[in-house]
Amino acid sequence: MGFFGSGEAKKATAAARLAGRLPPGQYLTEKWPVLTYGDTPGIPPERWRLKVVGLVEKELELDWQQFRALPQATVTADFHCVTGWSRFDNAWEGVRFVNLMQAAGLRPEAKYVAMHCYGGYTTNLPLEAMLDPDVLLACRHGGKDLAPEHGGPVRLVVPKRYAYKSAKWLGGLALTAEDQPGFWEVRGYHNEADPWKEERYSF
Ligand SMILES: Nc1nc2c(c(=O)[nH]1)N[C@H]1C(S)=C(S)[C@@H](COP(=O)(O)O)O[C@H]1N2
Ligand SMILES: [Mo]
Repeated sequence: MGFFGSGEAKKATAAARLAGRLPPGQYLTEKWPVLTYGDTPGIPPERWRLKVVGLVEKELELDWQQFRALPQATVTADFHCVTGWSRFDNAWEGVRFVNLMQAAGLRPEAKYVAMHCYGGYTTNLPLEAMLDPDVLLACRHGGKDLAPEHGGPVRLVVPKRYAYKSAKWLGGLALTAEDQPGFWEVRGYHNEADPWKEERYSF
């Protein structure tokens, strides 16, 4: 048996909980499970585009070169899936959402962000949550290019929310005045998704 489910994993989970680092109801894994609804859309970097639309001064459409030319940042963060697993110390590299918004220019009416993915997945957050400097459009993980099944070329990472907010194969960001609940949010997952408040379901 591997680390996952072993006595060692249980000890590590208990220690992390004691250290106050594991949100309630979560357990620790060292592996990195793939959690996707449906198939992995194969998006080679040369075909990938990122659109920023809606309540911005200047709508953007970036290709891979333009994205990589933006200031790059590193965020090391824990990752919590609503199904129960948490993975600590993920070293992400990419572009901070807040820096991308500096390029687009936010309009004062913008209050929410709708995330659109290749493959059709969507999710949503208040703009305020997205402007946290730890929110990253990540293209690398653990010193390597992000694997296709984990959202490569580019995924969103929102460390302070359950991972269903961390949209893989990100292709579009829409700045809106009204909230637009995403794929899981309309199917009963919590709209806010704070793991420390155990906001798993909306019912
Ligand atoms: N496009 C897309 N993004 C997605 C998902 C998905 O199904 N499609 N699943 C979400 C969920 S529920 C989780 S837990 C994380 C899982 O990321 P991972 O597969 O890299 O572990 O991706 C999130 N982002
Ligand atoms: Mo998840």
